[in-house]
Amino acid sequence: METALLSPVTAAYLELEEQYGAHNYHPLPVVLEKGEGVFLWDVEGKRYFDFLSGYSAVNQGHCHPRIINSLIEQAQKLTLTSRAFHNNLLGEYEQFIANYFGYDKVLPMNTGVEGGETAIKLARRWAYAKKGVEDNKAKIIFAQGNFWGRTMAAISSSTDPSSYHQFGPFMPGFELVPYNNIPALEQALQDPNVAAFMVEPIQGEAGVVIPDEGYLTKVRALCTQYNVLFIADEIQTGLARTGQLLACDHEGVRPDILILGKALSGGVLPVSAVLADDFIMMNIKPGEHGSTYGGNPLACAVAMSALTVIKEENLAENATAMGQLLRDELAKLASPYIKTIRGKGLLNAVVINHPNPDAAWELCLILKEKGLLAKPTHGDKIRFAPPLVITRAQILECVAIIDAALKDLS
Ligand code: IF1
Repeated sequence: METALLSPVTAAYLELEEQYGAHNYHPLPVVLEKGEGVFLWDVEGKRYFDFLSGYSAVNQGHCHPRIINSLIEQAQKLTLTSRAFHNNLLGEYEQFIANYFGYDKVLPMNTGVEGGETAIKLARRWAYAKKGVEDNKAKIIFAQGNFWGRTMAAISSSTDPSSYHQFGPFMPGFELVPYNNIPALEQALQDPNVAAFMVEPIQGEAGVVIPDEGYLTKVRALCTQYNVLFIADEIQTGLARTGQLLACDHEGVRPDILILGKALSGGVLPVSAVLADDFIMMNIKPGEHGSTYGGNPLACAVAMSALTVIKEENLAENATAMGQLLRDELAKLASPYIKTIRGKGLLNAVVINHPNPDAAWELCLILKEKGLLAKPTHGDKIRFAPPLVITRAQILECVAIIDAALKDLS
């Protein structure tokens, strides 16, 4: 068994999860107990650079003091009222985030996937109420390789069998087009029942797949031309990760519906948000959508701090500079085991080139031994996405670790 090589302390934690937790994950064998900025510490006191950042939820760095202070202060006052009553922070937060991103209104939810569900409900409702689509005929178009979560709707649009296999029957009214393919999208948009095209500006789960320059601009133009809503899933790409506040900002395009999550709380709580203008948002009436925790005052306080940190600490600018440095320095290693280095800002992936199909996993185990945590996906890809507060000296130290690990890979 894998735990045989681990220390007894770590092995005991793993065995507990193995026995009492569902086996729906295959984590790296490291048990973390503390985080600060770009660093994590395991239960044995070993320190690591975090190159995953909770899948980009921890853009502001672990346990950012300003965000944690907001959490503590608000937690001692009021945490949840439900939306049956008003709370004194909701309106302030709604104004703050609407102005921050330049939309009329926000609909607050909790997890990212709930944001996606909400966006789709808004789009379907708009199609019936405003576009004149016949009831129950609305279609949503997605891109192949999309990932937006684990609910029945999310897996109904998935092209990854590990997401959808043996979970059917699936949600009707969803269609797929190839990602980064404008003619295929234009073809799909001919159908007058199409309500929306929902897309990630860079596909995260698919392995940091960056579309051609101009793709988002053309998506925007086509959606306008065919009276279809452009929904941008910026749950992973947003909030400075790619070097702009939103990945859509690289092309200066404004989606009709913007979905945010993950770093909206700096990794502190599940907080998501759907932003849109009134012509979309005002079609949903009281009692037609919501959640127990959405818009709770603790989330409002934390999200305002998390968004403030992004601007005050110039995290987008740092992501641009540090991302460029990381890719340049990795390229200089000229390792035969690295096939591709790609990314934008600090959302990066390397594709491993090695005869051993488990080489990416092996490399991550070596990286862990050397003090850097990263996770492979789809067998041969490793995401390098540290918190956006990382410094130049730390990037260089991490590249030295990666260099040494590549040299140890046999
Ligand atoms: C898991 C990957 C990342 C997302 C986008 C919505 C959601 C996600 C673009 C849903 C979530 C996650 C969830 C996590 C693994 C993960 C992931 F490995 F699948 F590829 F981030 F890159 N839209 N992404 O990336 O947000 O409901 O989870 O809050 O284990 O499922 P959520």
